[in-house]
Amino acid sequence: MAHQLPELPYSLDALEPHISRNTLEFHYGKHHAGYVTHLNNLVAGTDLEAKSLEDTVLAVAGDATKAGIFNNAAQVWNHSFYWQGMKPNGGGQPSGALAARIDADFGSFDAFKEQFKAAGATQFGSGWAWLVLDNGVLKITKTPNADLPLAHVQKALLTMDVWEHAYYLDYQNRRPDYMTTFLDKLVNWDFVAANLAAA
Ligand code: MN3
Repeated sequence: MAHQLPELPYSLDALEPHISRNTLEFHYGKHHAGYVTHLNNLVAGTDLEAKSLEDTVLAVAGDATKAGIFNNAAQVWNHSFYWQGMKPNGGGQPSGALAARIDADFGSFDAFKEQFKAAGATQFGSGWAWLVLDNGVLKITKTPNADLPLAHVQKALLTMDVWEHAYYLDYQNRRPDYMTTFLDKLVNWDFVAANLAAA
């Protein structure tokens, strides 16, 4: 069955004023949708056609001859995950087991925030900042372009898209302002906690 563009978990204007309807119309409606269309075109008629999205990513990761399939499949996964990691009236601080793990593995929530923003700020060009579970330890990573934790035997807990298309309409070149807003106003910590609990 062909890959589908998942529904956004909120309306296109739900993240305003932090992320505008205009941004989501392009980012979800054009970019994310485009990756789905390209992926379906690339796998049509091949032995990848029947595979799940994650199995497709794993089947072609590291194969330079299938980079187009990897990039589009990974970008479909990354964006579906990114949308879920935000919500209206998000941000603030995590609680419970997740908060305890963040304190244990980063020292404090403030230290986590600094490291997460530093990962996004130092990702040169397009890519993603991540909170991952790596061998039982919380870590912050960054990946270029479409690359993702699944290809590195890590479990993703949260991601922040730092491709310019994620913020340019609302923040222009001010990536640090977008990142601060993402953490303070948008993160869905319930989603992150659920990912950790399921790991
Ligand atoms: Mn994007």
